[in-house]
Amino acid sequence: MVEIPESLADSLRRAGHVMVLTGAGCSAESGVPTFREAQTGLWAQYEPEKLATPGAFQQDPQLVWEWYVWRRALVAQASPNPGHYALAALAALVPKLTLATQNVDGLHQAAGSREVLELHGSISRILCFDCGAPDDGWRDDQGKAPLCAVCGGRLRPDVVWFGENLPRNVLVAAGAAAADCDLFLSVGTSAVVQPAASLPVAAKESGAVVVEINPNPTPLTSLVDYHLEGPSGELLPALVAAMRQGDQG
Ligand code: BJW
Ligand code: ZN
Repeated sequence: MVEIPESLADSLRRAGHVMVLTGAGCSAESGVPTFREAQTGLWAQYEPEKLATPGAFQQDPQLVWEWYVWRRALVAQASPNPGHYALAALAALVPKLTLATQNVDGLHQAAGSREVLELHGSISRILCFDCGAPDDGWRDDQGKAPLCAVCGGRLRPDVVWFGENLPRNVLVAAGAAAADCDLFLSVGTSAVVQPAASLPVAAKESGAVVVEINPNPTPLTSLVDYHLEGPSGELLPALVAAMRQGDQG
């Protein structure tokens, strides 16, 4: 049984606006590997910084495409875990909840979360690397990177690579929520990739209570009000249960 500090449950009950930022750790218990931990397959051979860049795609589009075909198959088999469901439930328990995710797997939406701010895009969409035209869906073409119907350029996943800007409207909405929220939850992220990593810092500077859920310490840990050490699939349901318990009695 996980212990949630009563002072934290109380802060959650009193919060008018809760913001949540999730990272790959939130989907780890759904079988989607994280980026910066020991991995199998292509993940073990290449660091994300080496594959998730426009330069890597230009240099070896086939390798990068195969990485995404493989990951897309993993994600297609995955289901939301209790952490995703707890966040969907939390939205109904607080006056306002903003959920921003760095994940591209769509598992929050599958769990019932609405209006998710996808900071790094979605692996389920593809568009043209050259002209930006959206394409109507994945055609794995036996693993060969398919070409754009408009200009003949190479199609790529609609995700944000290193050196690329995040979708402007999504980033603006996330920044505004971080400045406005009363309580910020950073869940399952190593808190090293910018600008997402700045969101909890901005929330703290604006006076929010900042909570981190992660089995491991991160560069954010020294700044937070609460570090809940453990897997989000256990700790998020426990947090929501602790909040509800106080409501009932
Ligand atoms: C569990 C768990 C369980 C395990 N429960 N937890 C300022 C300073 C320095 C550099 C920069 C800067 N501003 C911008 C940059 C450059 C760069 C950057 O941040 N570099 C740093 C790495 C140094 N950022 C960018 O380029 C961004 N663009 C940008 O800022 O444009 C403007 C600009 C450009 C250049 C210069 C200046 C300005 C774009 C970043 C795009 C990141 N893209 C990726 C790939 C997305 C597509 C895809 O999925 O393929 O996003 S990389 C990868 O990292 C992915 C993730 O979303 C992201 C974050 O990773 P995350 O989610 O934190 O995962 P992990 O694996 O790192 O951590 C998992 C955590 O879970 C761990 O802590 C575990 O302990 C934990 N965990 N099991 C809970 N059960
Ligand atoms: Zn094109």
